Amino acid sequence: MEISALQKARYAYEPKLPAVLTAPVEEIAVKFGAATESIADQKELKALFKNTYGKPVAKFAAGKNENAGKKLIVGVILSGGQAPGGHNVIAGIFDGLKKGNKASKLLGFLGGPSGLVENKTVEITAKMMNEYRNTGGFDMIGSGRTKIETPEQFAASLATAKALKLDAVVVIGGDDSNTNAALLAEYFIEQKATTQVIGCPKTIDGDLKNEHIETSFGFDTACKTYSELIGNIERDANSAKKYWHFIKLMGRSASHITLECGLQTQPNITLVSEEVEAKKQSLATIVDQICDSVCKRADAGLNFGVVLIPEGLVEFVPEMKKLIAELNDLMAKEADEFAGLKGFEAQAEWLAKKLSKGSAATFASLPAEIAKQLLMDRDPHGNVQVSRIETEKLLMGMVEARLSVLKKKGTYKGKFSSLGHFFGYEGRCAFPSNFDADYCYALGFSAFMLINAGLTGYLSSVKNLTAPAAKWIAGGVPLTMMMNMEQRHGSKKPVIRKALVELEGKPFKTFEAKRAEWAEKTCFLFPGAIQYYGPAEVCDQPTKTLKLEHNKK
Ligand code: FBP
Repeated sequence: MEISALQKARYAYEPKLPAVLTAPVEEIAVKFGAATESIADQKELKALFKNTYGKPVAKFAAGKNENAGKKLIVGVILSGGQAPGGHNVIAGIFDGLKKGNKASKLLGFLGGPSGLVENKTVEITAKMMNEYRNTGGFDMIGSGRTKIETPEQFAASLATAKALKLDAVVVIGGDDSNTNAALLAEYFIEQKATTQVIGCPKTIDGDLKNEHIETSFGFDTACKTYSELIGNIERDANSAKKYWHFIKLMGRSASHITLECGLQTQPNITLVSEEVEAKKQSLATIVDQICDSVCKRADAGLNFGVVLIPEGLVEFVPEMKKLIAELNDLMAKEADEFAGLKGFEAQAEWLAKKLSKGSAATFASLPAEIAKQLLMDRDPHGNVQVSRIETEKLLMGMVEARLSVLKKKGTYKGKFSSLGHFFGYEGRCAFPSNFDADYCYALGFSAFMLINAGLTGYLSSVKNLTAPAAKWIAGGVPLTMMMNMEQRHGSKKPVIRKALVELEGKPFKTFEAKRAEWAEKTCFLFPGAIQYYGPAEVCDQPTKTLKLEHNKK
């Protein structure tokens, strides 16, 4: 296969590791902290995870490693949406395994978790690995969204683990996939199997984080890619001076991506779903907020601007949240009847009778295209596929309608022409930034060390990320520590809690202090493309979110 000049150059990039992990494996010891508790619902979780609950946090430090040199067979799974750096996690595991014992083997499960259930693997060789180092995408072994939930799927996973004589499985995934990893770890112990299960925190959405997981990998590169594109659009808007650009950004629930891109590019409006929910803002209130900026800028002769919209927004607007919850319920509980309805009109008629009065009115008020998008299939974890709902178009239409009312009243005298964009898939497979390349490699190596230490039910963790890589702290966090019980498909289930944008946190507060000025004036920032070679202050910077969370400028 032909490769680009950048790809060739990236093969040669040597990811940085925390200093402690550069020592010979025999000289890396694991140190344990105190026993842990889950973030909530301790009693229920203790009962559900009898063997893996409450384990201590692990940290690697210089010392004697009694387990060094073990020959290991490990399987790795890429789970869920693509995120830049996945291949480097695999490289970290691979290099760790080979450093520990040349005879150790790494198998890649093909197509995500279904590869484990169906025993579909490929052995990762040095030659194969070298063709994917520091590259984006998950194409090395593929990914998938299969949820391992039925007793048959658990039994099939165990059968695969036994057939392949697996010492461990590494699940590279987000909150849902790592919840699955925790369940699998517990199940294997219950079944007296020795296969360990280790997770790695992946998701461009940035919502798998807590005191031990400072960020999920892929967030850095995805935000930098989107910010480059937003900056380019801002410059175009400022050149042509004739369009308002409405840009929807990925991030299924949390608005971390939108907030980070807002901080990086300073557009006129940055919507944050968590604020919309906290302030119980309706769609009409959000539209008024955008119109206020459009009117003020029009008064100053600025008939252009940029609006950033998190893709999960619709699920946080109270009236839409209620509607979606009712739809999810109806579509699950009366699935056969719903599937039998032919066409959108029949569905709308049926829903008008089944939905509560308020939700029926909200549904009827939506443009048909948006209403249809709300009825599309849910993903295997029961989530609405928000990436397929054109919220940017919904808001463009509503803003235009509101502005024509204001025009008639004489309060708006400008010209409004809008363009919609959706940036999501553009950023998920970019070449990982140096930060993600290093972070992922360290996460993979640390996952190997957790396996080497005989641990199971842990998430690989690398901390102190605003410091140079040599000072990063590697270890592992028990998965149960991040869990609570949540209502899913009509019953309470153990899940890893998603980290939403904190309205009292420094990133949001920094944005909040500036947004009035950004809404009125043109304060655009143009970050440009990710740089891989050059000065550290350009190439090796973490996200603004991470820096602000660590009180760094
Ligand atoms: P993960 O949570 O699996 O990392 O995926 C996140 C995401 O990229 C969301 O931002 C987006 O809504 C979704 O995946 C899109 O899913 P799909 O790839 O199935 O279209």
